[in-house]
Amino acid sequence: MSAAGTRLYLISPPGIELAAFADQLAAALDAGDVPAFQLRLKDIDDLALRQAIDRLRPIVQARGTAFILNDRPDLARVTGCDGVHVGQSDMAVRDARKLIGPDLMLGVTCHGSRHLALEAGEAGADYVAFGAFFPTATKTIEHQADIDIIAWWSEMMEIPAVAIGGIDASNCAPLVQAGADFLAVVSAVWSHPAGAAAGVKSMQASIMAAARGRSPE
Ligand code: TZP
Ligand code: MG
Repeated sequence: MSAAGTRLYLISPPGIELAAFADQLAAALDAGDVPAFQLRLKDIDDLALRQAIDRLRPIVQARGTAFILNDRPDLARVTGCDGVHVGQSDMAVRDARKLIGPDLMLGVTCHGSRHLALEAGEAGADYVAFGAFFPTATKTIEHQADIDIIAWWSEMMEIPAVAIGGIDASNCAPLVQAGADFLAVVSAVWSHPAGAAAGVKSMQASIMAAARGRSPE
C-alpha cells in the first residue's frame, strides 16, 4: 500500500465509563476518517463486556467503522462484531479463524517479528499488527518493533500492516512513509489535551503531511 493510504485505527482506553465513553467515541469518529475501532477492555467480566459491546457497536457501525473486539473470538460473532484481534498468547490464529468463521476480520499481534507475521498471514489473518514502535504508558511493553519491518512487509505482502505503540501526531511520519496501512492509537486520541475529536484531527493532519513527504506545520 502506498504511504498515502495510511489510515487511523482507533483503540479504546483499557478502562472506560460506558455512558461518557459512548459520547466521546461518537465525537471522535465524527471528527475524521476512522475505518476501524477496537474495543480493548481488560479486567472486565462477560456481562459488562457484552453491555459495552451492545452500547458501542451501533455507534461505530452506524458510521461505517469496523467494530473489532480484542481477545475474544468466542464472543465476536455472537455479539455482531465485524472482527476480532488476538495476541500471540490468546489463541492460535487457525483456532480463532475456526471460531469466528470465514467472514469476520481477524487481526493478529506479531510484535516485531517477520516470522510471526508470515505465520499469521498463512494461518488466515486479515491484518498483522507490529509494535511497539515507541514508548507508551498504555501497556507494559515486552516487544519492540523497528520501522524497517513495515517497509519490508508492505513491499512484499498484500495483507495490511497495522503499526501500534506510542504513536502520536509528532512521531507517526516514518511509519506513514514506510507504508503502514493503519496506525493504531490509544492515548494520541483519548488523552489529547483538546479532546478526542481534536486527537483524531491532529493524527489525520500529520498522516496527510507525512504522506506528502513533509512534517506537519
Ligand atoms: N499493543 C502494543 S502497544 C499498545 C498495545 C495495545 C498500546 C497502544 O497505546 P498507545 O497509547 O497508542 O501507545
Ligand atoms: Mg490479547
